[in-house]
Amino acid sequence: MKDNGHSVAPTIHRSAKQDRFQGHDYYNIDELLETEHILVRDAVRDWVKQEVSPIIEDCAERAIYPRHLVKGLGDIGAFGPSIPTKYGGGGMDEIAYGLMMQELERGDSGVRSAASVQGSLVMYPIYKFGSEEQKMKYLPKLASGEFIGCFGLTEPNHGSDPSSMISNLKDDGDCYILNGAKMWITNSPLADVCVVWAKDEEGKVRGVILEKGMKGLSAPEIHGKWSLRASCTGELVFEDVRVPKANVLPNVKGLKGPLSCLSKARYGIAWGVIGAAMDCYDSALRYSMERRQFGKPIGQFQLTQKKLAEMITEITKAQLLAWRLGTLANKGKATPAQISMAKRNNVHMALEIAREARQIHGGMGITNEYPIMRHMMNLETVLTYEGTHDIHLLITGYDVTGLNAFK
Ligand code: TGC
Ligand code: FAD
Repeated sequence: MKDNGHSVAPTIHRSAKQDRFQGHDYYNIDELLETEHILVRDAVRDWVKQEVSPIIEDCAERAIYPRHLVKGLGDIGAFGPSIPTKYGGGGMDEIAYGLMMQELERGDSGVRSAASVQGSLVMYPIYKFGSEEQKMKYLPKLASGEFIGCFGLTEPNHGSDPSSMISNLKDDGDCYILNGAKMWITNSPLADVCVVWAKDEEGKVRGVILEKGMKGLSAPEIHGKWSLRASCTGELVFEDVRVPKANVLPNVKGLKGPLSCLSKARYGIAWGVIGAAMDCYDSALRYSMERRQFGKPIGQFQLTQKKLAEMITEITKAQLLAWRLGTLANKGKATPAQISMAKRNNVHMALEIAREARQIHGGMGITNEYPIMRHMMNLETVLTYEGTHDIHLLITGYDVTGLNAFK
């Protein structure tokens, strides 16, 4: 597969500006966490302060994917935190996974995306639906960051409705012949391993593992994004790709395969965006104390206080929703519809907070002196990927009425 020039790492400028972020816990939710959760969260927070904050504005401004972070993400256990240690994963629970995503997205949604895709959309399906040989071959290298993975479900003409996909597999003895195309695929131009979903001759969705360099596989990069600029996005094009049958995920058939991976990743997003929201709130709270107009700090005006009070209220509600979802997920009881509700609510909450925080920063809010616009632009993607805001609403609507708006 062509690497589109990403193998030559551009020089990334490190900012000397101090990252003064501190977490916010208005309802003492830390008391609900275990010591291990807090240790994991704080370790990732420190890593983000050291490795992500100094470079992220430069990367976002110049649309550079900070590829060098991949090894560090592997080292801190961000790839597959809840996959068993036997396969290189972290063997942790769902709350630890959520808190890691929160801290990564506090740095940048693109960094959290890198971890979500690798852990929940590439490692998880191989772990859940793969053969033992597939697990041993791919999972440790994906966990360490030696391999980069991508997940191909969305097609140019089939986004919200993946069941209508046209990518297809034709039986050819010991191989399948894969044709079709995928669109909007995070990390596809860089990927060593692609988990791709396509229909077999019976019309059943199957998962296959493709490797970089397979004949007929290409992954052109998508340029011109105003969102997730520090993340690499591309297409996947399949022209008579010969996929050995040993590369088919043997233990799942049907759309529930990819959709169950989405449940895992959407859960991570429900936590992740709390990090982006906290970063915007934290910056706005500090700015409102330091910035003076009409002879007083702007934080003393009632209208600024209204914004700040509503922000911390919404963050607290989102934290409680995520925590409760985490306790259900730890018991294997979080339903896809519950996950949809949390993804939808929390992404929308974070986007609204970014918009309010931008206002509190006045003109400075549109600059790269502050993280606000970067988070805001990123969150526009997060509102759409992993199921759009409206698709999740319809999932909740179906769940509460029993009436399916999609059929
Ligand atoms: P439907 O008939 O409802 O379901 C088909 C089968 O799947 C099961 N199922 C699920 N299983 C696990 N988790 C879920 N979330 C599930 N949702 C459904 C369902 O029980 C059924 O199983 P079975 O055994 O009966 O066959 O399917 P549908 O075709 O009517 O579609 C429903 C709909 C619209 C909700 C679904 O297609 C959907 O979620 N669409 C949104 C597509 C989407 O989210 N795409 C995301 C692409 S990946 C991405 O964006 C990565 S971004 C990466 C980054 O972070 O950078
Ligand atoms: P469409 O499905 O065309 O939707 C357009 C609009 O129509 C939306 O507002 C939607 O809510 C609305 N709509 C659609 N159907 C209905 C309905 N039934 N009722 C009401 N409204 C409806 N995909 C992957 O497979 N892998 C990835 O790694 C990946 N990474 C991504 C990275 C980025 C930066 C982006 C932007 C997308 C990524 N995606 C990925 C794709 C993402 O999941 C899709 O963009 C998303 O599912 C929406 O599909 P679409 O863009 O085709 O929009």
